[in-house]
Amino acid sequence: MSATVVETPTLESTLKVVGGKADVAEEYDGSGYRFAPIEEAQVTRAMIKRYFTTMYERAISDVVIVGAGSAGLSCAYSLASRRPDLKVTIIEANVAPGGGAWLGGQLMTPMVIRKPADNFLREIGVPYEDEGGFVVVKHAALFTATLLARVLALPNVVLMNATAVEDLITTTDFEGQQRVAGVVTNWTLVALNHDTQSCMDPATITAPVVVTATGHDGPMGAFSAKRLVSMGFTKELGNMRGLDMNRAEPAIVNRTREVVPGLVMAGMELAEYDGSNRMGPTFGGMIGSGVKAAHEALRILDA
Ligand code: AHZ
Repeated sequence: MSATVVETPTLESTLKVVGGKADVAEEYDGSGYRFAPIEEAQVTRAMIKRYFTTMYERAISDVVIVGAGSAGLSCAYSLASRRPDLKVTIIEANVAPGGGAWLGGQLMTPMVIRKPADNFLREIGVPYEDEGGFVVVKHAALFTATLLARVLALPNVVLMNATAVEDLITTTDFEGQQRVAGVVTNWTLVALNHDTQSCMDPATITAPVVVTATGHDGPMGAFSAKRLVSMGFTKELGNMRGLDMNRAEPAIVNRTREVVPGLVMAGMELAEYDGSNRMGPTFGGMIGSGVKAAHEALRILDA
């Protein structure tokens, strides 16, 4: 498939303000705005051929990241921007990627990020106000939209949203040790209907490293942590403890690790797995955990 990337026009090419008066390009003037004719099938085929070619190619990936919240996306950016040779595939159950990072606390818009995670904001180009030990981004969506845009602009990243990880693939290595070797996927609407329909089998993506960042417990959350228990890798969950910002954030970053061979865990899913505190609406720990998960993934790949 040819991938011709066309430069997008600047605002000036469509709307100019000259001497306080709008001066629109000719095609925006009155009824002169024309589209080239198109057939319905062209639209459908334009989507299908790209989507299924991507699915075909990414059936074997280098790293799968489960969950496109603040931890998963920070991991994706750190990993894929430093290693353009790696096929990084993000699977997100929701239609909208971003997890809980579209708002700060109690549905308020500003987002608090404790230092030293402000260095990540400078790296991706998000402005903030400095409050000393922490910084504030004027709207959480500015952070998440910018991070998403940076991640999706990387040619080695694929994001499959509205797609749920339903299970983990396991394999046995030469020493007889079980390891995680990929994920089992289904479109989320299918995954949500297994009890209303007869068997709807999934598809798979194999990868030497899976990073799981599915957040704390919820309808979909803490997915891998819970599955590790039901598969017998782990005896029981630690369960997320109460809110303690000062304990929680360093704990999540420091504990970000390969929890079982082939599976790196990041973000709030770790609080459920280990039994550590939550931090509430402060996101430095999520960024730090995502960046550390990227380091862990590279350590495994390069071993
Ligand atoms: O949709 C989920 C969300 O976008 C997605 N997800 C969950 N299960 C999945 C599955 N397959 C695919 N089986 C799945 N995707 O994972 C994403 C998790 O994002 P999140 O924002 O919920 O988690 P995070 O760990 O990146 O960030 C947590 C942010 C929190 S919670 C918290 C507190 O409660 O105190 N504090 C902070 C900063």
